[in-house]
Amino acid sequence: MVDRHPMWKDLGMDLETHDQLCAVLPTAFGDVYLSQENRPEGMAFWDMVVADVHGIRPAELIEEQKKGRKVFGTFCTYVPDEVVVACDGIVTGLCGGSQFWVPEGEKHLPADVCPLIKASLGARLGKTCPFFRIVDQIVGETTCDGKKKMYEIMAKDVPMHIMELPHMKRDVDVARFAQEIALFAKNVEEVTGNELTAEKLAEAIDIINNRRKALARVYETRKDPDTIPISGTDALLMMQIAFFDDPVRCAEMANKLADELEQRLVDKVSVFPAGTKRILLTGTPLAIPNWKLHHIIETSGAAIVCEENCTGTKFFTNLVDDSATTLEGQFQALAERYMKINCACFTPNEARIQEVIQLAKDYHVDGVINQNLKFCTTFKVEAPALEDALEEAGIPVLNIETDYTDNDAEQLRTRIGAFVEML
Ligand code: BJ8
Repeated sequence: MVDRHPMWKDLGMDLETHDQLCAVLPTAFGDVYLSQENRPEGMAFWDMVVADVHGIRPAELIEEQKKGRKVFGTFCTYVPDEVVVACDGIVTGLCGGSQFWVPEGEKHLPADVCPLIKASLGARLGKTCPFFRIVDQIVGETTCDGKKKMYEIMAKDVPMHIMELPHMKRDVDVARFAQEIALFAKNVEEVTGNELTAEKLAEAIDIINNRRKALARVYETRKDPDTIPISGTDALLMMQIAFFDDPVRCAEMANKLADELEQRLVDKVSVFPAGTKRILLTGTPLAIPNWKLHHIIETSGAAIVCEENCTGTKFFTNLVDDSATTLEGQFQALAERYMKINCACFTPNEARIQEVIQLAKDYHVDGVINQNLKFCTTFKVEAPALEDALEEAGIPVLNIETDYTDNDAEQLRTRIGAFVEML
């Protein structure tokens, strides 16, 4: 493998600390991924990306920057990639999913803040993630309080644009978000130096819709009630890397994987034995390399067949209506699509509950596991209403609160094992 140290040094990274992360990642990946049996061949692409996760894509991004392109780092599925792509910018996800970055984040944030927030800040300020060093600008959003306040700290270290996200879904809120997208577009034009036109935005809408369709095809194969053609652990990896990858390549690779999975359904090739309990996982997102819960669930006699979260269905459900021909109309179409995402920062958020129930039926699940990252208040407060609704629909549910450490792994294994047994 290419020695990436010169590149990381140029990025001003803390090489010594970063080497510690590089030393543990391959083992973690090997334990979780390479121990699985009968994986689809198409997963080789994602394995290759993860094997050099801080090298291969960062090197590409740097090459593009040399040609004058700008890189935008994002934290949330409400940020419309289309606008950046239309101005010839590049989007990369930034959410931190490793405990490795949490202690650095805790130097600047209270300990009782969600680990995703602490890890994200820690990765930037600790200089231990190349993506955080490469970005020309970061795009934040007013979703949960912890993220909003964390962005204020991060903004002292890196250029930041914050999008105001309404927390209700009335027509007036959607219209406001369309205006917010227009403001974001101005910012993207300034940063990239490229003018946004309706033609370019139409092309970008097409590119991102195609990515959505490709990812949705993979998920579609997971609905088959008899054959499970891909593990949840593998599907999660595809989703996590979708946030970092070039959207056209992402669609191409996902379509290739979908072809293979569709064939597996015809041939009845399952990665789990017949009768394995089917689980829908909902709740807070699982940023890379957070594979903890998937690994525990899928080595406890169950299979995850659907993730209803931002590293799952929320990322690709609903296409942007591509019929508008003016920027104003396109901003409205984007706002309408993005405001359909059912994040717990919205009130009311009944649509999420209905969506989880519908997905549980569509994916023929035996039970739902609702995972909450510790200190994520919005998702936690919503949990009892979700639990009641699922129980009323006759769908067993288990609520889990966890973080990025392995301290609770055995306890989780016991609880999940007992849940799966009673399904
Ligand atoms: S749309 S889920 S990506 S905000 S887990 S940081 S909510 S305290 S990540 Fe999210 Fe956008 Fe919503 Fe999705 Fe806050 Fe909760 Fe932490 Fe969270």
